[in-house]
Amino acid sequence: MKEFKHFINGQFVASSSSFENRCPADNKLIGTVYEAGKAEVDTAVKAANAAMKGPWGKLSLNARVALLYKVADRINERFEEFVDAEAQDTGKPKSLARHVDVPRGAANFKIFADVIKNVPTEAFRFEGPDGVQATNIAHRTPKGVIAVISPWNLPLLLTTWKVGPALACGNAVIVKPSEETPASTTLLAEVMNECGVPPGVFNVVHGFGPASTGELLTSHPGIDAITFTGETATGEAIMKAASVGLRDISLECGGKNSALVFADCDLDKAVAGTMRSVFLNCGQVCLATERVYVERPIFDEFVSKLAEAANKIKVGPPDDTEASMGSLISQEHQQKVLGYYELAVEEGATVVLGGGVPDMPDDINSGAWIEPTIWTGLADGARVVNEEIFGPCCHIRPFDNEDEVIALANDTAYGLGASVWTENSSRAIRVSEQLEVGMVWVNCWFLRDLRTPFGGAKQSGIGREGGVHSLEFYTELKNICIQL
Ligand code: NAD
Ligand code: 6OD
Repeated sequence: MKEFKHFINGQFVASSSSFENRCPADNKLIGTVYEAGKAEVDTAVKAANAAMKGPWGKLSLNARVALLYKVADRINERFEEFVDAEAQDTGKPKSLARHVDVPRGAANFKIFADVIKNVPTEAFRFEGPDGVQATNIAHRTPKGVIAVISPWNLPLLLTTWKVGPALACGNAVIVKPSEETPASTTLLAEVMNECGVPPGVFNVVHGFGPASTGELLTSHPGIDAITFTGETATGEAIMKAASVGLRDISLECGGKNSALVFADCDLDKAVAGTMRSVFLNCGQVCLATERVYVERPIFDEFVSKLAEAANKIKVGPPDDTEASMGSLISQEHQQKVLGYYELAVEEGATVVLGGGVPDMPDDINSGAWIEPTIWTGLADGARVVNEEIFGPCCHIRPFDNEDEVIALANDTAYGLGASVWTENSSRAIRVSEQLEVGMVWVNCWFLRDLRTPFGGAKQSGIGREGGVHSLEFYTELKNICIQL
C-alpha cells in the first residue's frame, strides 16, 4: 500500500488526517494520501519564503537552467514509473500517458529553461524637451512564492506546465495536486531531491480544495501569486481569496469547445481530428470538443463516419494495449456524466451512439466506465449543449453558412478553444479571427507549441501562459531609469 506524503522543505512528511486513493479503473485501493492542515501549509509557505532568501534566490540563471534540464532528464529516466503513477491515479491507458502526459512533463522544464535564457527585455533611450537624457532598462525578478493548484485530468502535464516556468523564473512553488491524483507530483518531489533542487524551492501539500488544503494555501498571506487550472466555479473562489493582499492570479478554467466542420474540409481528416478532440483522455481535456457544427451538405456523412469510428473505440484498463479509452476519473464523475446522458434524452436528443455504461469484465466492473456517446437533434438552448460535461461525448448540429456557425460557436459563456475544419485558408483565418476563444486549431487540435499563448477568453480563464507569456506572470517586471 502506498503512502502519499507532503513534501516540505526537502522532506517527506505525514500529517494527522488522511484519505484513500483508489484507481478509478477497478476501484482498488492504491494507498493513503495525507491531508495538509494549517500547520503543514504554514510550514511549506515558510520554507518556500526562506528558500527565496537562501541560495536559490542567488543562483545564477545558467545554474538554474542546468538544474531544470537535469529534472527533465530524470523524469525521462524514471519515465515508466511516472506512466504507472499517472495511469493508476486516472485510469487512462498507459499508451496515452506515454505519448502525452509524461513526455510533456519533461518538456515543460526544458522549454521554459530555454525561454528564460532567450527572451530579451526592453530598453528605451529617452530625450526630454529640456535636453535631459536617460536610458531605461527593464529587468525581471521572480515574483516570489507561487501556489500551483492543479486538476486531475492531466496531472503531471498541467502541474509541470506551471512549475517549469515558475522555477525557471527563480520562484519557489507550493503545489496542491488534485486529491484524485497525488502520485505523479509526489514522484516529481523525489526527482527534485535527486537532482539537488534546494530544500523549500519545490513543495507539495496534499488535500482537498474547499475548507481544506487548497483554501488554506490560496488564502495564506505568504503566497505571492496563484496559478490555477480547474473548474470556473473554483476559479471564482480562488480569485476571491487572491483579492486579499492583491495577489496576482492566472486562471485556466473550463470550456464548452466547438468544432466547425465546413463542407470544403478534408472529411477523413476532420473525422479523425474530431475523434481525438472528443474522446482523448475519455473526453476529460479542458480543450475537448463537446459541440460539433457541421455544414449541412456533409452532415449525414460526417455523423455516420464519426459514429462508425467511435464505435470501434476499445474501452479498457491502463494495461490493455488495445484500449484507446480508459475510465473516467471517479465514480462520482461517472455519475455526473451519466446524469448528462440521461438529461440529453430528456431534452430530446437522438442518441447516435452510446449513452450508458459499458459491460466490463467482473474484476474491473466497479470501475468508472462510460460509453463514448454522440447525440444529434438537441435545441441550441439545451443544457447538454451549454454546460461543460467533461466526458467522452458530443452533440452534432448542422449549419448553413459561416455567419450562422460563428454565432452558434460564440453563443456560450466559455471561451477556451475551437477547431475549424476547412481546406479554404481564407475562410480558416476569417472564421478563426471571429471566434471568441483563446485558441483556435485549424485542421488539427491540441497541437502544442509551448512558445504560444495558452488560455481562455470569457469564463474560461484569466491571463495567458506559454513562452514569454509565462514569464509575464512568473516575474515582476521592473524599469530602471538611468539619467545620463
Ligand atoms: P476543480 O476546480 O474541482 O479542482 C481543481 C483543483 O482546485 C483541485 O486541486 C482542487 O482540490 C482545488 N480546489 C477546489 N476548490 C478549491 C478552493 N476553494 N480553493 C483552493 N483550491 C480548490 O477541477 P477538477 O475537477 O480537478 O478539473 C476539471 C476542471 O478543470 C474542468 O472544468 C476542466 O475544464 C478544467 N480544466 C481546465 C484547463 C485549462 O487549461 N483551461 C485544463 C484542465 C482542466
Ligand atoms: O498543453 C497545455 O499546455 C495545456 N495547458 C493543456 C491543457 C489541457 C486541459 O485539459
